Amino acid sequence: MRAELLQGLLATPAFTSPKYLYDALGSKLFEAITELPEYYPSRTEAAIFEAHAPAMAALQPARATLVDLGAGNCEKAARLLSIFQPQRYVAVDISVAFLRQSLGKLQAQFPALAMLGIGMDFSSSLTLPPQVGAGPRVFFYPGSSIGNFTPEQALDFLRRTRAACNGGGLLIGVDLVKPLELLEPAYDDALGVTAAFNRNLLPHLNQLVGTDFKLSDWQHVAFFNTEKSRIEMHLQALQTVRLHWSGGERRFAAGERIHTENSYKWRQADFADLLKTAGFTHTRAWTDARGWFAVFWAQA
Ligand code: AVI
Repeated sequence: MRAELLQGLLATPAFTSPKYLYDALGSKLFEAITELPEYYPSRTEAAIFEAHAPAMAALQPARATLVDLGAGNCEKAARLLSIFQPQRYVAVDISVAFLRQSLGKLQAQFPALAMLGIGMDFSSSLTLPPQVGAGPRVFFYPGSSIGNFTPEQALDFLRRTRAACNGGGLLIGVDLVKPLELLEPAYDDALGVTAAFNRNLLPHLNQLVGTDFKLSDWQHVAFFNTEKSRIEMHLQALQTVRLHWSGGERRFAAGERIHTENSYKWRQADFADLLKTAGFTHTRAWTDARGWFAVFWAQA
């Protein structure tokens, strides 16, 4: 992890993987983001699930294991469990302490349902432990987190997911392209919660790598890159910064940036094509009336 982070910090332009945004505080700040008036994806997706969950449930194999990727507070799956009636619920997340807490609460709500929590970085591998069982798996990947992968990474991830389905399928939330006036405030809100989420990376890096980042040296920057169809988040140096860690250092000029996240926005037809290229069949999509967000079912 240290080597991966240092490689990114030494690159020009510097970058870090978005997974490092999610320490314990980062996960809570992300939860707060989903409540912001500007951040439309969470509530738009929730309304799609609310309206179409029975139709989605009808497409799933019987006695499936529901595998919740990036489960976080497990709230999205909790709303679907009584409709989907899976045989087992498996929650996967990189933020283990947070997951343990959430799963404890969920088990109390559904005492009869078999549950398993797995702390892992599923972006690099989807090899699940044998306790998950051999039956069909329905991977649940809501929240448009697929947008945090490049299109090449997304295709690779979808191929690996399909291979791990055991004849089940994938239910996935995808944020769609929309006007700039809606996209940019969602990643640069008036209250500054997204800025705090992004800047919280710095104390996390200090803890992980032993760097000496100072919060007061860096500001949050977010904008839509139209050519690449993605929101980019960066941290921008407010003045010259000399960064040190044990065994190394780097100078950042004033205005220089660290690229911390991409959030790709897809056209619905392009994402349907991507699912087919990854080997899924029988795709189906539900959207909201404004066409801002789509939930896809894809059969493995
Ligand atoms: C988790 N992911 C889908 C969020 C997004 O919209 O790309 C992360 C996020 N970054 C800033 N705000 C929210």
